[in-house]
Amino acid sequence: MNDTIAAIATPYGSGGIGVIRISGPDAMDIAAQIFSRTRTGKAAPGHLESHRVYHGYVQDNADIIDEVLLIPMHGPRSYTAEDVVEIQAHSGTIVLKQILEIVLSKGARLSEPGEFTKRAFLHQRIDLTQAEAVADIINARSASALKFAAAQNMGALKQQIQDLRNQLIHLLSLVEVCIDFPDDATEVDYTARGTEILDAVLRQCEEFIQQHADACFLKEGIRIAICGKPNVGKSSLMNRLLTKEKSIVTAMPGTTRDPIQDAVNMNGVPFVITDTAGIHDTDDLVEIIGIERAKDHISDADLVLFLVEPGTVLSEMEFTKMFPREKKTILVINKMDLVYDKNGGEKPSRPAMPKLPAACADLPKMEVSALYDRGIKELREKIIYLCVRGTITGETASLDILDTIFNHFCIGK
Ligand SMILES: Nc1nc2c(ncn2[C@@H]2O[C@H](COP(=O)(O)OP(=O)(O)OP(=O)(O)O)[C@@H](O)[C@H]2O)c(=O)[nH]1
Ligand SMILES: [Mg+2]
Repeated sequence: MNDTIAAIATPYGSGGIGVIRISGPDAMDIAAQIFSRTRTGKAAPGHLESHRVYHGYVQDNADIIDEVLLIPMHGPRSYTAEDVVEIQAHSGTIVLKQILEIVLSKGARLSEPGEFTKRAFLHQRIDLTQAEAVADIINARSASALKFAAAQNMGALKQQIQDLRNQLIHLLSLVEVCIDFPDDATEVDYTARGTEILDAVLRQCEEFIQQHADACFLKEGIRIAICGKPNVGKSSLMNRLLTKEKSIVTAMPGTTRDPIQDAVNMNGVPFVITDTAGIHDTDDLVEIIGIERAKDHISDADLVLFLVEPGTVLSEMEFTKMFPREKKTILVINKMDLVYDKNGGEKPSRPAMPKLPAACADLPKMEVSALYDRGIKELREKIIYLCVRGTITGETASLDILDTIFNHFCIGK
């Protein structure tokens, strides 16, 4: 950490501003060498005041490379806790590269990936949970993942772990009292107190494990598989949930063969949805392979949308062949427009409601029309309700999902 590192901190490509970051003992010196406050001449600012924005020019000998803003931050009040200089230049691949090269020619070394954050950690400005959160903030794919990472970055997890540690130290002291002063120990019920602390610690650990699972959901997306017999409208439903025409829809059974996958953000929660081939008995080799893949996706899914249509008749055996019983599943009855008109009146020539095995009776059930976009909003809410833990009580009917997740993650803060 004795050397000075530099890198382009913003993504490559053209844009409004690009930032070059320099960190280390020579940062101020290097900045003073390459920066001038006037177009002509090398009027270096002398001492660079911390946390001030300087307007000026980056020069390579007599050549002006770019008009920039320069922000010196003396350590430890900086991202790395070292002396840091940020140069805001115009964002273009060539201009940023040239400035970086000049900085490197003055003695800085090109930083390695994550090295600025690593230095912040090594200088104990942030702990590992916060360092990890920095990467999560950068890579966040949804508003809720970002909120979670931001809370972690602000030290929410660090604080919780410290609380846990303090409780365990307290427990240890109780044990030592019992060993060293057995006579005094009889006055207080140390066993009961110790058990109480241990129970609380265990509960907190279980909470951490669940939080980790939730965080993975938020980072990688909750996996939903849409499955059912051929032609029940799986691809139509997929397209509705994605709000784009991703899967091919035709009136012909057996249209979808390869699983089709796409990501979607619902109420700030990321999902990865897979549309699968209709499951049925067939001799067609391509369909057989498609059905095998459908089953793989079903067993990997966090939630299955099991689609049926009015008129579907399904035996217990067919149902159990489709997917493992313990899967979190929503029974979705599609094509309800064939049963009810848009005002909710029963149609005179409606098909019979699906005949399903007893095992389906306990599944949460939703009625939709993928074709006419009916019941889809309610289905989305149901999906989120089932996936984002039981934290959402029946009372929070408005499903303010973001706040619910956030409050949940910030226990103890
Ligand atoms: N009336 C009505 N028809 C629908 C609805 N949803 C889908 N369909 C029609 O049902 C047919 C099959 O739809 P798909 O979405 O391709 O069904 P699938 O389950 O993906 O079919 P496979 O991929 O062949 O297994 C198409 O003609 C759709 O227009 C609906 O809600 N109501
Ligand atoms: Mg399909």
